[in-house]
Amino acid sequence: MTRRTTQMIRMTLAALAVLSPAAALADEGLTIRDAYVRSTNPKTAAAFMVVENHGATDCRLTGVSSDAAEMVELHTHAEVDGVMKMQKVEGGIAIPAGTEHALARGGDHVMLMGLTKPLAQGETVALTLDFGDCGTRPIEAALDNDRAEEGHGGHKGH
Ligand SMILES: [Cu+2]
Repeated sequence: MTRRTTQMIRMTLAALAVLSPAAALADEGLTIRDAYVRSTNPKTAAAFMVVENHGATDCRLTGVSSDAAEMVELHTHAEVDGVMKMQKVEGGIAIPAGTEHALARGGDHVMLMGLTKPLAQGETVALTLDFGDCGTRPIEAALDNDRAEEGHGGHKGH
């Protein structure tokens, strides 16, 4: 075998080694729990959940897709001139290895805009969470408008 051929085989193996861990990673580390949806009008809804990263790789929630709405965005709340406002999250939400991140009312959430049909209490919405290099996670979240807000001393809000 010529030296050049050997080198080409090495390069091919290296390329394969780069490709395959992504597929392996996609199934480990990330767990989504306590997912639910709130919808207080027929056109929009917000989804909340806790994302746990038990893996050794830092992950980032970069986007969410769903057939239930025309547009799905990652939102957060930020204080602007003393008023809490929703705004789009640019660049995704970091979930470092060994941590968990709560998407919760008054904070980060998945915003569903332009619902294809109004949601009824208990109805489930299928969402696909995109964690970039960490893979995607399909989840189902049920509409639960009666769910009490966690933390924050119980003040009401979206
Ligand atoms: Cu929002």
